Amino acid sequence: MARHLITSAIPYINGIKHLGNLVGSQLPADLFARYCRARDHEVLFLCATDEHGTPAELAAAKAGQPVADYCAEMHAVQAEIARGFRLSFDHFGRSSSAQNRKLTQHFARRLHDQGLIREVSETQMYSPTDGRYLPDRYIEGTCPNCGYDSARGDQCDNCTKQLDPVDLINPRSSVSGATDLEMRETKHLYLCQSQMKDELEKWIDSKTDWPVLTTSIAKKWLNDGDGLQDRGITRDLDWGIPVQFDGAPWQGMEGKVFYVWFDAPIEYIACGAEWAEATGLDASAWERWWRTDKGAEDVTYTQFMGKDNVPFHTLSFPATILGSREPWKLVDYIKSFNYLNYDGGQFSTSRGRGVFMDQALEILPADYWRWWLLSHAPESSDSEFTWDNFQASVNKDLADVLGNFVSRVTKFCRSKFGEAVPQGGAYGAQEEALIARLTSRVREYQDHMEAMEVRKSASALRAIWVEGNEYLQEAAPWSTFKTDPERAAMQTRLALNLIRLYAVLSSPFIPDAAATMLEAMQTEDGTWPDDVPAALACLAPGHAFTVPDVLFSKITDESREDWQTRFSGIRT
Ligand code: B3M
Ligand code: ZN
Repeated sequence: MARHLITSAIPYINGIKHLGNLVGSQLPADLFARYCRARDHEVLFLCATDEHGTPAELAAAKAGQPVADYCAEMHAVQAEIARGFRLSFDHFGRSSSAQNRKLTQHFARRLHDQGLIREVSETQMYSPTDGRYLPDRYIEGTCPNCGYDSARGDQCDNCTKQLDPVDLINPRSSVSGATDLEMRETKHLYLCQSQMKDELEKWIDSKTDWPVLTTSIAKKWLNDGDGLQDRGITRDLDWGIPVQFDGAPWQGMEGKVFYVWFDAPIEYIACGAEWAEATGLDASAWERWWRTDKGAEDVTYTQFMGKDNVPFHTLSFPATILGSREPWKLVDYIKSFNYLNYDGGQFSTSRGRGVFMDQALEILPADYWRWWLLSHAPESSDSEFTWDNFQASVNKDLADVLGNFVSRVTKFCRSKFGEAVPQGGAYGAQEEALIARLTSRVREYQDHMEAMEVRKSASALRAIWVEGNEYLQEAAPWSTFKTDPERAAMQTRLALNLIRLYAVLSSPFIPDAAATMLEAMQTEDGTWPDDVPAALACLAPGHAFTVPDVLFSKITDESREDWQTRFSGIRT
């Protein structure tokens, strides 16, 4: 039994995420976690809310709430939506947890002890109009790298370059728009990433199996001259993890907190500690996932994220881990995603454009979204959500192919043989051929799932569903029944068993429908079909079943038009 540690990028606390965010990290991570569990691997699947930094501060101020209250509320909201989408986290933590505070301060001290932190006296932008130092995200200006005019002080959304606010051309306060920014002297801690360039490069070069998207971004920032500059890891903010803690190896850092991108990835580890505490386990329970000296040497660790998060996960966070010179588990595989666009433009949280996770669940159950998003995941390039495409996929794949199969088979059996699996005779050539095709298709599906090729996995699964329909069409038990009821019974027995097989194979994609199918087949046997003939003998003659309600309703043109209009504008 293999052991899989799986993390999804942790979503910012401010606001509800859109479907583009969902398909870029949490959803494919969930797909993989569910698949690994279905294959009987031991899985720890972690996610959390990213609660520190200026986004949280800004959003709380806008909501007129103390930032701690705001975060607590929004965490509960995000957790509820995650449950709605059936995201099967073993724990959904919070980067503001006591565990993360302790670990983040621990890493900072370790890095200092290894000579990887230096104090830098620097001038920083102060806004007299706003009466405060302006942290990176509160400053906007023109990107020195690509010329984009709304780059933020921490990163350019256009070219993904990590920035320092002082790099921006024509900086302005995003709080007030003030341009009368002045430089004032203050002291900050820097992580000496540049000292680790060779080590990081060697590590990245050893990852020959990583997606090109991941390694190309990593190499770009590693080798782009200033790609691996030392980076400030402290900020002048109230909300965050204090830099001046008991036993800190520095002085005079009161009023400063760690930079959100320093503590956010550490939350992956802290989330393990939160999970152990929440489950009543002791420290060894999470350390066996995270410490290679305490049992994690046989763990495979996979991270899922959108491409904009890749630099932090391939350079900054590994610098923290490696630089600590402690035996923490390093990531083994980084699966990254391009962007999902929305109906001719971009999804945008700040502009409220597109479908947000809460809205999606208001109009349709999770499985519809899961299927469309995963089968159109932006892997090799950006992809686009359109309502036409969504309607077509749902109606064809889910309703016509899978749903219809389940409905036809169960109803036919009920009408001719009653609500129990009929006996019938032995398989004929048609069945043997089907089994051979299914065997190779299941293998293909497994291979894609193991490689985390999300779209290819979806196509392989769809092909498995199609096999059932085509078999039913050819075998036509409703006609066979008239001349050879024994044979029709055998065909029906096989088809009913296919429903269970489909439930098991489909459960990582569409867990609710899969559960409904298993329930209708009145079995809890979710054994993976390693051996297709054995899997198709699982429900023995005489085994009772029920006809389920319609698995998937078709999306009407009227609904489609309705939703298209409803979501064409700006979320208010
Ligand atoms: N919160 C950005 C995002 O939600 C950031 C990810 C952190 S992963 C440690 O895309
Ligand atoms: Zn740029």
